Amino acid sequence: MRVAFLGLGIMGQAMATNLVKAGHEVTVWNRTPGKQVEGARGAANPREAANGAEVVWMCVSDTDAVESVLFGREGVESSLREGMIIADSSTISPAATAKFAERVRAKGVSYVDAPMTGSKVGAQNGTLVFIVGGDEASIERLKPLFAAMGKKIFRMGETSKGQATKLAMNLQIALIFEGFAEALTLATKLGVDAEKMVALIEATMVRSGVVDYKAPFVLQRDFTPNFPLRLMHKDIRLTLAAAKEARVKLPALETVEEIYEMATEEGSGDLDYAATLTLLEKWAGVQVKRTAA
Ligand code: NA7
Repeated sequence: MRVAFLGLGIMGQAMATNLVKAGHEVTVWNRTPGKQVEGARGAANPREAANGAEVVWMCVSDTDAVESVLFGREGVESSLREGMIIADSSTISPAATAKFAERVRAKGVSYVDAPMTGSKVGAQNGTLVFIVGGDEASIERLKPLFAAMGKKIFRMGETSKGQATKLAMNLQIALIFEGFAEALTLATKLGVDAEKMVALIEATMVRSGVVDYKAPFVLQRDFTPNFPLRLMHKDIRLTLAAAKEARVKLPALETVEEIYEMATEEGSGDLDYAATLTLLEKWAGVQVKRTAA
């Protein structure tokens, strides 16, 4: 397929590379020049990239970035033609997604929100899980592209339901990790060895995918970003905004948002979100680490 891929960040670069490898005709664009994908054509702006494409796939930071790529000066909008599909793998506001979709529908263009999970490794290996909203016919047409970049697609409903689901998923990740981090901090303060605590967690119903993934990094105090704190913080804020609009109260997430705020003020925004642990440690006057003999 002829695909315009917009946004070559940690995720987008790897995803576009996998589209090229699968034999698709890919044109790429990135806001800051200099990023390329081997085997893809480069474009000067989103409008040029989208010109003649069957599918425009976006993977940029946030809601404002998607809006400017689509509707800003030299945005995709003036290149839209009937029958094209826009797919968005950025994690952004569900309400904004619905508005963007409505605006392009007037031109006969369908809009599929396709945020994903699987992090950098999943993007590189083509094993992402896509959480998708949109009409079934468009999603069917996108199947070869999904197959090139991921291992599974979950269609959650019409356009914007992918984003809504993604926020509800990341809410759980943030809270589960916070529970783990608070438990380790308390246990350490009370003189329990962190590594023994993790072994116990792994052997009981307290175990979770989040803990499986994060525990080795935490025990080694490796906070290099797999999922940067600044992006999890963005998702938490999006979730709280969506909840407010829907008149849903999320007291635990509101508290956790304050922790992300403080961690950001302390300069941890570019570290992994697991670095939120260091704030709890600071308050408790302890450090969680591997000490078992
Ligand atoms: P990165 O690695 O931080 O990459 C972000 C990308 O978004 C990068 O290509 C940026 O371009 C681009 N960007 C940011 N702001 C804009 C604006 N205003 N206009 C156009 N392009 C922009 O993030 P990831 O790849 O890890 O994640 C991307 C999304 O997937 C995000 O929503 C995650 O939550 C999930 P730059 O190179 O800075 O010019």
